[in-house]
Amino acid sequence: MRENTLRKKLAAGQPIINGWLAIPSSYSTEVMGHQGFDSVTVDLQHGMINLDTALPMFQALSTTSTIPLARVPWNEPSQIMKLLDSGAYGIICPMISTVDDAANFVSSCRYPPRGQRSFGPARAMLYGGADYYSGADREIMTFGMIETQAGLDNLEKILAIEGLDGIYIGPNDLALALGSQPKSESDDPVVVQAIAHICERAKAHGKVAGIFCSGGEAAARRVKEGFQMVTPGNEAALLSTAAKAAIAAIRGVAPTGSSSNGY
Ligand code: 3PY
Ligand code: MG
Repeated sequence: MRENTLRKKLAAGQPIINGWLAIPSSYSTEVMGHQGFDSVTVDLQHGMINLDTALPMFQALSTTSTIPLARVPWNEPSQIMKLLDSGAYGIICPMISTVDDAANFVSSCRYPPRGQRSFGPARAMLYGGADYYSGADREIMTFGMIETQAGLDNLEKILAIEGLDGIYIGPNDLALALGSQPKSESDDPVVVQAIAHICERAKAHGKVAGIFCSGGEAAARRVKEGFQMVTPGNEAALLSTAAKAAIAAIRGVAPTGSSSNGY
């Protein structure tokens, strides 16, 4: 089976630079896939993407060596299994709040006897290889998002789940859960402390610590803090930032206009 190069990078102590896709287009996916990201995540939660549009996006990523990941809309087995069958080599699952959430999530990503994944890796075999079944449990990665108060309260038990490769912090939802404003880079001490705590505990359990960031500079700071997987905003944000900068350069003014870093 095609190897998941993210595991090798992590073992070598190198951070994973993860792209993030919200635009339902195989062309913009292909452009992102060619930029040198270690992995690229197709976001079916807040991105404008559904199962039908995700398939050509995975096919576009397959023209590159970047590892295809997906964020599912929810911890729902049929969605998780369909995305794995489409060729996702890892799943980022939102709102993991309890130990049962984490166990069910991991189970959806693993074949029996380790889990409950149903067999039918239609496109996954074309991407991963004819021997996909024998290597899938080894290569497919699982990231549970910690972004609720309950997730924070149950962190130790969640991190103890075997087969969970890592956690991925949703800083916007986490800030909201802690009574703060939704922001990718919050300076609220409560949020700052919670993010540092999650990172430290994940690493203490030997799990990957990942986080969504507002851009490249913020992501570089997170790597210095110890995070092993960072996302420098989504492609819509990168596009709007570049477009605003171009217009501002022509007009000779500071960039204006609405944008977000993604969620
Ligand atoms: C959040 O910030 O809540 C996210 O889910 C980012 O992906
Ligand atoms: Mg979130």
